Amino acid sequence: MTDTTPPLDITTVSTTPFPDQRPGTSGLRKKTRVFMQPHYLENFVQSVFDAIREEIGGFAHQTLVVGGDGRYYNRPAIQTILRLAVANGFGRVLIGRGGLLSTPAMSAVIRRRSALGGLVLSASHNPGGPDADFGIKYNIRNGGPAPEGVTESIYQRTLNIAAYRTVTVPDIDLDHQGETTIGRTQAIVIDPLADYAAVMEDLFDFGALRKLFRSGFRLIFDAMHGVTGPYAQELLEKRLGAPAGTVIHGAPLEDFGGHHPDPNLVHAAELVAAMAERDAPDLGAACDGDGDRNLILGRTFFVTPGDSLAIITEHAQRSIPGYRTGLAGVARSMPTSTAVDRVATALGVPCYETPTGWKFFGNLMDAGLCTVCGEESFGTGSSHLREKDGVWAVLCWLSILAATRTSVEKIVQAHWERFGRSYFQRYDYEDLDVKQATEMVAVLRTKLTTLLGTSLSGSRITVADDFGYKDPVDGTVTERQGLRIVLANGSRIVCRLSGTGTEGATLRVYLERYQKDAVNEGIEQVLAPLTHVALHLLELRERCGRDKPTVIT
Ligand code: VG1
Ligand code: CO
Repeated sequence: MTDTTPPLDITTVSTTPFPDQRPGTSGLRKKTRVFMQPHYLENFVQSVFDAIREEIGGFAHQTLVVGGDGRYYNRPAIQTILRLAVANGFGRVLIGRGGLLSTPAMSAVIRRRSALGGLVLSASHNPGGPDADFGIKYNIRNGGPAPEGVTESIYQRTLNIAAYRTVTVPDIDLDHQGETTIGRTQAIVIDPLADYAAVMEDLFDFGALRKLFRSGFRLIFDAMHGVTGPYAQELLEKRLGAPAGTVIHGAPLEDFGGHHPDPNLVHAAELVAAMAERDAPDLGAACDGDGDRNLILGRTFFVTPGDSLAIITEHAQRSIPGYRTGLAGVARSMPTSTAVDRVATALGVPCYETPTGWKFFGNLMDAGLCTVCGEESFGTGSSHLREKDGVWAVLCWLSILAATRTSVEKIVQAHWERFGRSYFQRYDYEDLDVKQATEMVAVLRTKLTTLLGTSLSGSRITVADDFGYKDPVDGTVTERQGLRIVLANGSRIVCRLSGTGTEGATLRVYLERYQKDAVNEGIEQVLAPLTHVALHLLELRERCGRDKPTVIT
């Protein structure tokens, strides 16, 4: 234990507001160089502290957790945040060793150690490096992302900030666990794996999973050089006995090895290729940079996130001890496929439809209204934490496979045979001109009322609106969360602009068509009529000069 002698010199640094610090779908995300400007990070962090101090008075008896996905600028940012936390009077600051904490692990640490909240340093699946992306988000006492009321109050403060408080002290050693007293603050470097691993041990039958691996079951887990490498090595290889080498790209790197740590069919190409080989493993999985997203693959078989959510919901009670007593309900974001809705109906539990972003699930889980939730963007999770959780999703699939002793593909086929299939795809058009894209969506919005009741590729339009949500717990209303066109036959077209990008605008077009019986048709073919209508209604080519999407997931 080292001591710097109090009293500390707290410096008040004058600053001027940056106009662009409004958090998006998941925190504040910008180019790394934007974050590296003098005062930029400090302004935001001081604004977070000012916004939350109001609620609780002072920080002297409070714990703040800090950690990130290991990308470039993670370490200097942590040292800066620690100095601000000391100057703002926090009693304790917990920091993941190496500066690392996955997003779900942050949630676990906040909850298990009764912290006031935490700052996650990540731009998730966006690339890292001095010329790539950086981000920061604040998680509240329940371990989940700050709700809109809080992010809005933070933003208002960033617009009026005149000064921040900091101290001049040397950097602390982030690489060894231990405690440093700085003024009245205890800075504690903690094991980033322990709390998270304990939560997993509580939920899953580790004995059954060890048996699965002992029987010769093979998994390949691609950590994409993000933060999940150490978590997956600890849980899968060390505790569950999966062979060494099960985890690939396991070392967290500042630039993720030059790739996008985005677990989808495009960016996880190496994993996809490995799962297509003749002697492919039984299960392929990948997580994103900060460990909250997951990709699930069987042998030459892709499980869509919507199906994965539905199948985890279907099997949870039978296959996972943590859900033995059943599920209270389920929730999905509006653009996510409706596959889980049909499982909820069969289970006799409610299904909630929320706007995009994990922050909208928090109240439902806190109130005990839902247990499992998910998004089409490769995010699945449950009330064990308040974040989506990539490694948890992999453990869910392992548990289902251990209980059923069949293949990934057969599990999905059986699900389709029982419930029918939601054919689902998302088209992303990245780096559009912001003005053109905003106008394109605005024009379609004005057309919606005239579309209602008309017919589209042979079916009547029953809903044509801009999705609004009233939180059933606290009554908060959130408007304009995505244009949706729903047909009488259950097909849907949803369009919205991304709230996580750092360059230009990204349009997301979500397409869904439900078929009860014909469950093995080509997806492109089944969705083609909807795709055609969507692009035509948007006038995408005329307004934004685009024909082809950047990514299809
Ligand atoms: C995207 C996804 C959304 C997800 C969000 C954060 O937001 O669509 O479902 O919650 O990313 O995920 P948007 O606004 O770009 O569509 V993560 O893994 O970046 O924390
Ligand atoms: Co993420």
